[in-house]
Amino acid sequence: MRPSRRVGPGGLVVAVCLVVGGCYSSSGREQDDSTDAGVDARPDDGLERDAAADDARDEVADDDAGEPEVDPSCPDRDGDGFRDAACGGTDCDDSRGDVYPGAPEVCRDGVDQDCDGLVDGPALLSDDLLVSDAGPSGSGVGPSTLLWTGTEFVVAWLQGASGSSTIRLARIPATGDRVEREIEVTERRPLGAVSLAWTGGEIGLAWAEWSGEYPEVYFAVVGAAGDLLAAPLRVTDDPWLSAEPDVAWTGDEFAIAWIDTRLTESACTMMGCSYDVYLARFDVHGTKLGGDLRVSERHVSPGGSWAPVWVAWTGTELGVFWSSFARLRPDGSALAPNLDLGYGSDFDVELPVWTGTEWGALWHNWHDEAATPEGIYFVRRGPDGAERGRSVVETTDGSSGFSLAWTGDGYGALWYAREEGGGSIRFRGLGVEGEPAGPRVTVAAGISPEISHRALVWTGTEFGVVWLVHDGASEAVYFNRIGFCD
Ligand SMILES: [Ca+2]
Ligand SMILES: [Ca+2]
Ligand SMILES: [Ca+2]
Ligand SMILES: [Ca+2]
Repeated sequence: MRPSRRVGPGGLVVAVCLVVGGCYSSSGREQDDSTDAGVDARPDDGLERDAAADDARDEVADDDAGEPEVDPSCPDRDGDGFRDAACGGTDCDDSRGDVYPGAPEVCRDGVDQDCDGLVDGPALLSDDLLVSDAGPSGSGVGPSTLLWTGTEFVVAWLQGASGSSTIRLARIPATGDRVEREIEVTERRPLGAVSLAWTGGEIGLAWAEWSGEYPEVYFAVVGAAGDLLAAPLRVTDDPWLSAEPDVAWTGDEFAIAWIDTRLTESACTMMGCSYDVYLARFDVHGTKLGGDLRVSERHVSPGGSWAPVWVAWTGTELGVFWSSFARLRPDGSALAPNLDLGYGSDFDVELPVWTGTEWGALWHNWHDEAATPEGIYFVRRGPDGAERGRSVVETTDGSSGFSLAWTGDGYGALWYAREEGGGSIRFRGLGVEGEPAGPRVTVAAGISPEISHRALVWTGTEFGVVWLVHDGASEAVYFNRIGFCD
């Protein structure tokens, strides 16, 4: 072999030759750019042995161009065809043959198989599944709600012309690739989102439905196969408005919280709304246990419209969230006075999940721009409701719906962000204190997608998500899964 000296762009280059290899330089360039003799110690053995594989000069000068290249100082120890990243290769782990650029990513194993720098980053797992093609725009497809039963997903939505829509349920297997069965639950006139709770064997459904001049709250229990186990029960029977029910399962009973104007005699028109938060209990057969219980200690007046109310079970007590927080015993009696969540507006409502030790919640700051930027916020609260910290998930100038799920070691957050020409539904993983974990995933974009507050569920290994699309001409419900497989 013939060592050479030449002056490159960086000045004098010192060349070194090794007996077993080729020539190397501090510039990392091949030393002989006119003949291969000085570069390849063993021409035509199928391997090149120059200093910088695939440098531009090499391609011109080397008559072995295109053959695999080996740099003895930068080996491919695991034989996966990629050299060690430590010396300029692209193999991020040269001790594992299953780790290399483009390798199949194994979900949630703590290893970055494909060397993209994301250790199990979030990603949509398949093509969107069309759950229901509802037909022409304005046909009244309502917000869709998602439930995980332990073995499959259940989607609930409203379908049909506004004022005469019906509640539909669809079962989707864990694989998420088809709709197993679609069921019509009621033929009456529901209003708003359907709330779902899983007992381990049955699904409890709560919804509001027009009954004369005002909506009333209804409840039904559906078997795992989707069959209605009893006729829907009218929960409320008072002369004024009852709406926006949310249902939770305690292990023994269902608890349903809703808003009610029986005390304020408010019609909740565009002129304003004043109401109270109520709760009622039901057994697994859908039989009402006791009467309606007033939860709020003062009337709630969010302004021109009502705000949602949420109920969740901690394992020992019920938590009810509106602009205040209530801790209730399993029988619905108060454990503590209502705690005002401190927003100064009854329109501000946090969507909570219980982690086993504390509450995590999402909040959309849409009006308090002087204090904080508009956007989606994550809020931590202790069992007593006291705030433990908050963080911004994303600043955005609009959100119609957001959803939160607990995984056991963090959260998934889903929200709508307004954008030029429409908007998008975005997902992000959060750590136990709400800190971002991994990049954002765009679930749907550019088609005015819509999500409900119960659109995201955790299965134990991945998330399921449902959303509604208005494309200007038609409305449809879609489903997909998000896994940590990027
Ligand atoms: Ca390798
Ligand atoms: Ca490797
Ligand atoms: Ca992995
Ligand atoms: Ca990766």
